[in-house]
Amino acid sequence: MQSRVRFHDQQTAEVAGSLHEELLAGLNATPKFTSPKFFYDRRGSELFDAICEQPEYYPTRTEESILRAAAAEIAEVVGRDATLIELGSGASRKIRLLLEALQPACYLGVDISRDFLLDSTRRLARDYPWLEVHAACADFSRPMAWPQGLSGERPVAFFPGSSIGNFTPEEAEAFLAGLHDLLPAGGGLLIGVDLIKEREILDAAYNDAAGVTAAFNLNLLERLRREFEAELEPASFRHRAFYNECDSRIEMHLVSLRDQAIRVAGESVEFEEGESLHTESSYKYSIDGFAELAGCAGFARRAHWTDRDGLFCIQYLES
Ligand code: AVJ
Repeated sequence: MQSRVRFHDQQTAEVAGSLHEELLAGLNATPKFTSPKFFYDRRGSELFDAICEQPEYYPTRTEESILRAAAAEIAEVVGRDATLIELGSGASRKIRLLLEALQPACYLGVDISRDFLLDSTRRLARDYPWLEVHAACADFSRPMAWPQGLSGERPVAFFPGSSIGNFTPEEAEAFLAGLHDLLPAGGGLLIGVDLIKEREILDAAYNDAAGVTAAFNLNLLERLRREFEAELEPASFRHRAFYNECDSRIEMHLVSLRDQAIRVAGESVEFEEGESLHTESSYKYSIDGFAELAGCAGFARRAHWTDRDGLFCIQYLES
């Protein structure tokens, strides 16, 4: 069967090469860090999906319940003639609620995980025969442009899951400003934002009892072996995640269980026992604090929706 998905490959060899450099720069920094985007090979995307099913991980089901309850209202505010662009589309489940409410003519899914993106956009094309489906494999943490050939005049971006939380507030503002430039007046951004809350709920969400988040974090090391010629033993690191209240962020780390030297892409990197590799930050916001940040990037908040417990919110920001 011929696929109806129009695929735009924006992940060039040059970008792939600079991924190696980016990785090594972080491993050689003090303290050591890697960008969260390195989590998302196919296995990492699958593990992230499994995280979303864990009872402790409230963001996914809460955002879905907000979307379900507010779908008709969101359709009113966003309008029904948008070209819907999903950033970090992953398994693209939440988008179904929006597609059904908005019935847009055209959809573009953007993700860094190529095979995963293709599978999920193919499923959308199959399930919504009336929809023009595009897929762009791209790293949207870098400057990007919408691919050619999207029908429709009014792009509306959907950035769910609080992925914005992976940026520092300064980076988030710069990212939003870049997005603002890609969304002409009349366009907008529908964005999911995880909210500041009690530490216990946050800590549990990133330390699920089944160990899926730990597996997700440790998969980074497996991926380094698979794709970045790493020589290391994943079992010589442990998962650590905690809420840093001062900075309103969850931090995820991989902590070395011993003094050791690992090799990555031909270079040696030394760890002391207890030294950590900071693999992710996930910033939490207040509803108005986030709107203010988006305001600095040029957006005006038109509407927002939250759940009864105030765990998560979705905001519609006009360009
Ligand atoms: C995809 C960035 C929203 O920060 O909650 C989940 C990723 N990391 N568990 C998050 C994640 C560990 C997730 N985001």
